[in-house]
Amino acid sequence: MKVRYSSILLVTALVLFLAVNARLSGQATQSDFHQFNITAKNYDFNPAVITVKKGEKVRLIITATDRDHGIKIAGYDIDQVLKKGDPTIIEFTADKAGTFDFKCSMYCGMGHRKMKGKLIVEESQ
Ligand SMILES: [Cu+2]
Repeated sequence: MKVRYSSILLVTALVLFLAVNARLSGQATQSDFHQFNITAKNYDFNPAVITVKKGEKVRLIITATDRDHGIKIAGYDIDQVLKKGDPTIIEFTADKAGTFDFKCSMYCGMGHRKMKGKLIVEESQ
């Protein structure tokens, strides 16, 4: 009886350990990315300026809230359709320093050409 009780304890401890471990490694993966939540809406990206350090892994979660838009980041070969109401995840490594303009890449109306932003990749010291 005593033996059985301690083996139940052992199994419980093991399960707890695995659960905590899985949770911690999940968090570690998330924090690997410099993450931004961005909304796209006639005729703005918010925030419109994204600043990261060279070498960082970047995750943009962009949601078009009023209609379909797009995002094109010249210099990083990114051109993605942003479906209305559907968060679009874009991940890349900021391996080039500089200021890169981005813009809406899907015609969305009168202000389409003014729908712009900047990705600033700072040289890391
Ligand atoms: Cu547009």
